[in-house]
Amino acid sequence: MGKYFQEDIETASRESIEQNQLDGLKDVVKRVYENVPFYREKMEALGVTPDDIQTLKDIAKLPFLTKDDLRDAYPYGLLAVPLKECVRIHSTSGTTGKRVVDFYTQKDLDNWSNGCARAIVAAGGSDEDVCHIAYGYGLFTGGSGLHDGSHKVGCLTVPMSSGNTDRQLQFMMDMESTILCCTPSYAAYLAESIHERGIQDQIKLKAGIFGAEAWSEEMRHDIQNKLGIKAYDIYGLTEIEGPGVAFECQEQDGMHICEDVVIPEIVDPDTFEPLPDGEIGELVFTSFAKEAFPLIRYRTKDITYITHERCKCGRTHARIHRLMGRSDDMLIIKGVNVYPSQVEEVLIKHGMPSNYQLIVDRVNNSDTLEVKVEMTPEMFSDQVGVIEKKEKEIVSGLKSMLGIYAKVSLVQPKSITRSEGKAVRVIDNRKI
Ligand code: DLL
Repeated sequence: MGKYFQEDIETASRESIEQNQLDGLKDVVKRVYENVPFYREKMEALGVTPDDIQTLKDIAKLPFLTKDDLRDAYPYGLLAVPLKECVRIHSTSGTTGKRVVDFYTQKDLDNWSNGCARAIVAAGGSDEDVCHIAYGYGLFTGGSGLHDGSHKVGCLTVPMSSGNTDRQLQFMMDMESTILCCTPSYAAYLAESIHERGIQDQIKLKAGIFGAEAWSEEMRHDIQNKLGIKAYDIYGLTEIEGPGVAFECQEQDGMHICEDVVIPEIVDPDTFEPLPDGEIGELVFTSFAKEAFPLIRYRTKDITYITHERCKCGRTHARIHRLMGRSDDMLIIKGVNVYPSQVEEVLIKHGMPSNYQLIVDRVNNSDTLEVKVEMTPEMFSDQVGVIEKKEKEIVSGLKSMLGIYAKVSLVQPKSITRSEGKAVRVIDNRKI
């Protein structure tokens, strides 16, 4: 296996990438206009027809799509092909509302697994590797996506799914797994568990492909050091296909977007005006190659910036910076914008393990923030005075990062409930 999974596509010239995107855009707009009344009505309301799409910039004439639109159209309202052409569905967890379902034809599955295969190869994977997949299988896209990608690369695929840490570690040792795919929070937990059991020398991992939730550069270093691996970021969302929409290469300097199947845009989250390279805004995707469930200008709510600068790895697809949070993840506490990732940065700088939770409340009409963070087993046996000192240091670190006071409580190791999928970082009691 070479450096790329699909070199001709991954290193295509900008002109050919954009020509393919323009052809794809014209095609998808025509398809949805003709086949999906929902899109046709939205376009008619703006007075736009497929003939108005002549250049890539014309994308700005098209209406945006939001998660609410997808929920309103649930389950079949946005389907662009007859149901009999669909071979699979996946779905979001629906923790913040009605579920959103994505549909795939066989070709859609094939494109999706190409993205995941590219991510595995970009992380140094080949048919020599044993790929341990500890993302959840089922409706969640993490397990199936990396699973199909791993098959394509020819790795020995270990379909663990999430949970049951003892069994995960046993297989990791027995099969001599070399690539670990799971959420970063679970990777951090596995790293702790490996150290607790003193089995570091029996773990043969060399790389990890971690995504599905926000994580910081500090957390990356922490996981890399504890597991002795290179940890790669992977991004995606159910609505577009799942993991592999964008992924990091060996440079670990932003995630290459699969521009042969999607058109990315960054827009100002308030005015929705398109933003240039380097400016932070909301990521918007048009999944023009999708047959069953193409989305036009889908607002992800994910915050990042984009660059088209050539990457040292030779890939020419544009890159997005590590995600900076979601516009709907942002907490407003005492009028100040707070992202959980900022808190994580401070905690890791102070040598704290990465299992933490933010508890937000309103007491006497004033917002309060408590940060609960687990101690390491060594800290737990420290004197009370030492723990109090640590708490005070973190309070002052948070004050200078966020500009507000947060109560800090160091709690017993393993006392914060761990979810098998994405970590639950925020409990906002103000909404109840
Ligand atoms: O989380 C797909 C996925 C699975 C991606 C495995 C990577 C690995 P959803 O459950 O639909 O799909 O959640 C999508 O998760 O809009 C982001 O807010 C967040 N997210 C995904 N990857 C990352 C990442 C999967 N690398 C939502 N960094 C997205 C930060 C991420 N946030």
